Amino acid sequence: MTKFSLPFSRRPSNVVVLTGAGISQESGIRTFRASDGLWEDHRIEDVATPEGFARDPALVHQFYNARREQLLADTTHPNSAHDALAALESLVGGELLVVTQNVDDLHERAGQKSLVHMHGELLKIRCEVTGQVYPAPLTLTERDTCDCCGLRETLRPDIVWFGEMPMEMDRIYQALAGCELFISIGTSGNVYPAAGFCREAKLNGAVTLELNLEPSSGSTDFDYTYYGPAGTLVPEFVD
Ligand code: BV8
Repeated sequence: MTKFSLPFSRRPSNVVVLTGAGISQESGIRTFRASDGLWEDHRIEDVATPEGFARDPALVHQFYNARREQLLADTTHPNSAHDALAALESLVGGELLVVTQNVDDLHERAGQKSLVHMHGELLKIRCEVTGQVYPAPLTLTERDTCDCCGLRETLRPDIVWFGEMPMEMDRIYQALAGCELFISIGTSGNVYPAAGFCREAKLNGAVTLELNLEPSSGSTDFDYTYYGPAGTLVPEFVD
């Protein structure tokens, strides 16, 4: 961490790290808002809202089935940024909590233990009747029947769509209230409430650091900013 000349004379004790699609980009997972991004092929309203799912479930299942297939491909692995973040967990003095907006499982595969998927998980599905969560099949369709209620068209991706409440918000705000260092990695800072976490941490006295390929929408909120590929920057930060 010394390379980034942060104002700590010792290892910070409590750290919160927010990650976005950029940390998985070097693993071959598409981001959302780049020129070749996921939103280039689909309107957000059609594939990432409850209204879009109600209107055309087959399209939404197709969108998530394609992403699930890519995530489970033999060629998709955690990259050095995921690995460095997992290693950082045992280096900080107190708790390191990774709050990811990503729905892939690359943090888990890299060994991250203290982790919150605030926008849900691609490898899980949920019954809309009972809320029961199951491991996702490779492909889910509206014809699949749910084990818990035996009905069709009740299963959906266990994903937080626009207009839906992100997961574990109490735990996240509690961690932001007590952290000494807040790091944002690989997010464009366009989606709330995640885009407000830097200010929240700063209000509570944390030092804030942005590691990204380019300035995010909230880059001026940060005390320190470094730009470059996460696969290079994050291992340098952890060393
Ligand atoms: C909520 C689903 C409240 C998962 C996603 C009107 C009505 C309702 C809500 C709103 C509204 N107006 C505004 C809102 C709030 C809304 C919002 O923020 N809208 C935006 C568009 C303005 N937010 C919500 O709706 C949230 N819920 O507010 O609930 C509430 C309160 C009470 C009761 C009920 C509700 C829910 C937000 C979650 C939406 N779901 N996706 C999926 O399909 O994956 S969001 C989607 O964007 C993904 O989750 C993604 O993670 C997230 C953020 O994108 P990024 O990760 O930042 O990705 P992006 O491509 O944008 O950027 C990548 C960055 O990486 C870039 O900066 C790039 O430079 C960098 N990069 C690229 N390569 C690299 C790199 N960096 C380093 N190294 C590299 N190699």
